[in-house]
Amino acid sequence: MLELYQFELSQYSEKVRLILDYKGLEYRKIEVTPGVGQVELFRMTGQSQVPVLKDGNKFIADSTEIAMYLEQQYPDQPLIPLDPKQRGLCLMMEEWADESIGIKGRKALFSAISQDQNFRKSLLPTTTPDILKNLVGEVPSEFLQVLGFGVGYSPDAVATAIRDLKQDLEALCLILSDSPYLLGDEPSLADFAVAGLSILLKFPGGAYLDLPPTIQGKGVPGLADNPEYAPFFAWRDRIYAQFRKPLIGTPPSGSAPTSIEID
Ligand SMILES: N[C@@H](CCC(=O)N[C@@H](CS)C(=O)NCC(=O)O)C(=O)O
Repeated sequence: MLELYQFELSQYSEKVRLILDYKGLEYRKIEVTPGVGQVELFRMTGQSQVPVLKDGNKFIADSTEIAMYLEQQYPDQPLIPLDPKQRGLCLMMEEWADESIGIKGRKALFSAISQDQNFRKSLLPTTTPDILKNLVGEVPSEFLQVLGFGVGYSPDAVATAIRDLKQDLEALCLILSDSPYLLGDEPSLADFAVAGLSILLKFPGGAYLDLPPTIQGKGVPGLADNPEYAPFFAWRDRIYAQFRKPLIGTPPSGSAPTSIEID
């Protein structure tokens, strides 16, 4: 069976999970422990980021590489249109989603978490002892803002990311106003990339991720709750309902979320 080395909360891992579900491929998730687990991943693959797909004795790193590999090896339920113009648009949107929504979404979520004590606490695994939850909740917002500077998330960088994300969401709402999928009447890699990479803007509403139910449907204030972008999140809900397999029947690991990588 295919194996996916992942973080449950990684938006690039979610893009791959959506693709695997769309293609109807069974897979086993292997939750990588940040830090120590990544050392092991490096030993196996020569790099330390997730997602990594293992197929037989082959390891494929990077969500785009994985998408291309799956398309080649498992061509049923095609992801990339053959028509040259559609194909070009699909590849361009996929790359844009990785670089824009994926990276800016992290910054936006970091800012939301640093400003909201309860949001911070609700991201902890359900099994976290209350005493630890309270400690995390009590970390002052100013401290997290200083920490944000350390990883390049200054208030200015966060404000720019949120402004750009608003433009991205407006563009997506416009593109989706007259068609069910980003490229028209058929789903493609562009849809799965955009839907997967946007999970940090607003966590999916159903039981798709191994996350505390308290954060399902919650997200970055000003984006997740902005009526202007409701058509985008309604479209994403439809993509999930149509293609993403819910976790029903899967026992919760109790360990997620392991981390949101702020790198
Ligand atoms: N370009 C990569 C990006 C993957 C990525 O940023 N993964 C993050 C998690 S979402 C990660 O592994 N971060 C840990 C690290 O960089 O050490 C892809 O498309 O898969």
